Amino acid sequence: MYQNLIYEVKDGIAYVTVNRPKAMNALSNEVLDELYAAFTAVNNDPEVQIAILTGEGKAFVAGADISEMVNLTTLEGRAMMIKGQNVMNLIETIDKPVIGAINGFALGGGCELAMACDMRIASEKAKFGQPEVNLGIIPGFGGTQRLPRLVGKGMGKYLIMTAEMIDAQEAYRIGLVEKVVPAEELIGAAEKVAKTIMSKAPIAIQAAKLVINNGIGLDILTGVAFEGEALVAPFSSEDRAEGMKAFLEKRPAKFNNK
Ligand code: CO8
Repeated sequence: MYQNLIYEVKDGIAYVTVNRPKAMNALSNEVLDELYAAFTAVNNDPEVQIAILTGEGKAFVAGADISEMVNLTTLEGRAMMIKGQNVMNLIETIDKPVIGAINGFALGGGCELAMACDMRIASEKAKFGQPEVNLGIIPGFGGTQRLPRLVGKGMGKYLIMTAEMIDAQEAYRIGLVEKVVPAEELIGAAEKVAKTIMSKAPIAIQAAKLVINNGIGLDILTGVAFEGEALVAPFSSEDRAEGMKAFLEKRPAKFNNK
């Protein structure tokens, strides 16, 4: 079904692998369409609880497809920008967690794709950067907004204005990724985190994602009030009863994972 992705579901985890290694997994319009379809499937499939997004070969994703962008008119470029933003926004806002397993180059639109994930685990071979200013443009798939929110305004400006490429350890140091692991352990490490999250009450995980995403731009008191209202549904759930009972009975909780 997909020309540029591998999409597999196993034991509740959807594995989405960008598979266009000859072009460093660059995001053409077709790749963007397929990513949109894949994450819509992640959202709609009741068998899927969480997704792991990675890339095949040397790159996670080396950006938007420059050979495709070079000939676009301004309006066509705008359409591609909207398409890319829709993909990133979809990944960020679907109910289910998405873990970025960053295997190699995550540049431009690739760094933006990584930042749209709920969290990032990097191979020690991964490299990050926003090289758009080298091409006479600025990030257009959310980078000017998501990067400063993750690493701070000064570091965000530094990376976007210098186009400097940083390695995984530096990305970890500045808070762009949450873990760095040896290359051969990358998918196993992502699966371990996925399984930990899957062992929790799904209603609590959904509420946490929603509140963190939507609360971060609010003033503190409005954000805290929003958190309180979002707690009401988990607090009324069977999973709350089970989680608290299990704690008191000194046994692992068995949540309703569907
Ligand atoms: N687009 C198209 N093709 C690419 C891209 C890309 N982003 N990146 C690599 N490729 C291709 C190369 O052209 C090359 O093709 P070929 O074999 O046909 O010559 C092949 O992939 C292998 O690449 P290299 O030979 O360059 O491999 P290296 O190992 O020497 O270097 C790098 C790897 C460092 C990843 C290098 O390829 C590179 O710098 N790539 C470009 C990175 C970049 O500038 N990315 C940002 C793109 S702009 C962007 O993402 C903006 C998003 C918002 C746009 C919104 C408006 C539409």
